[in-house]
Amino acid sequence: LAEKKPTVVFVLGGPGSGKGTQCANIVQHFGYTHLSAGDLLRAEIKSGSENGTMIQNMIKEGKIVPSEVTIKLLQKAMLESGNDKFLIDGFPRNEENRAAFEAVTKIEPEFVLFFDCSEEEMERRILNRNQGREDDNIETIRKRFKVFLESSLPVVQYYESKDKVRKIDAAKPVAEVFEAVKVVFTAKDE
Ligand code: UP5
Ligand code: MG
Repeated sequence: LAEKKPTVVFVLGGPGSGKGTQCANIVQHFGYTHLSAGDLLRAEIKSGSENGTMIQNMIKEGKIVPSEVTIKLLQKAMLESGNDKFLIDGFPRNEENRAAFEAVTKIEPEFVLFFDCSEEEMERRILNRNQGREDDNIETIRKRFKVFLESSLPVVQYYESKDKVRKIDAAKPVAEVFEAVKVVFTAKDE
C-alpha cells in the first residue's frame, strides 16, 4: 500500500506581501501547519549550526539559500509536526528550489496561494515592521524585490501554466485579504 502523501499549499508573494500574517489566520481556521522557510532559516542561524554564517550572509544580501539546506529544514519540520497538511510559506523561491523539492519529496502542491501587492505597499509594510530582522533595511529590501521579480515570479508563472495559482489582492487590509483567502480554502474542501 502506498503511503498517503501530505497535502502541501505553497504560499508565495513578494517580501512584505503578508504571507506570514495570513498563514497565521489559515492555521486557526483550516488546521494546517505553517512552515515559513525564512523562519526556519533564521532559527537555523540562531541554533549556531555550521551553516549559520552562510545562511546569515545570504539573507543579508537577499539571496536564495541553496535548496538542499532549505529542503532539509522543511522535511524535518514536516516530520516533527505530526500533521499531514502544510502551508509552505516563502518557498520555492526559484526554479531550482521548485524542481529540487519535487524531486526529493515527490510532492506536488495542491495549489499555490499568491499574494499580489505593489512594491510601494510592501516596502512601507517592511519598514514599519520593526522586528529587528537584519534584512529589513532599504538596501536589502531593494535586493529582495529584485530577486523576487527575477527568480520567484517565474515560479508563480510556472504554476499558473498548470492552473494551480489562486491569486489574492494582498494590498487590502488584513481582514479583507483573509476573506478572499477563506474563499479559496473553502472551495478546496467542497
Ligand atoms: N501586514 C501584513 N499584511 C498587511 C495588510 N494586509 N495590510 C497592512 N499591513 C499588513 O507582513 C509584513 C508586515 O506587513 C507586517 O508588519 C504585517 O503586520 C504587515 P508579513 O505577514 O510578515 O509578510 P511576509 O510576506 O511574510 O513578509 P516577509 O518579509 O517575511 O517576506 P520575505 O519573503 O521577504 O521573507 P522570508 O522570511 O520568506 O525570507 C527572507 C529571506 O530568507 C529571503 O530574502 C532569502 O534570503 C531567505 N530565504 C531563502 O533563501 N530561501 C527560502 O526558501 C526562504 C527564504
Ligand atoms: Mg514572512
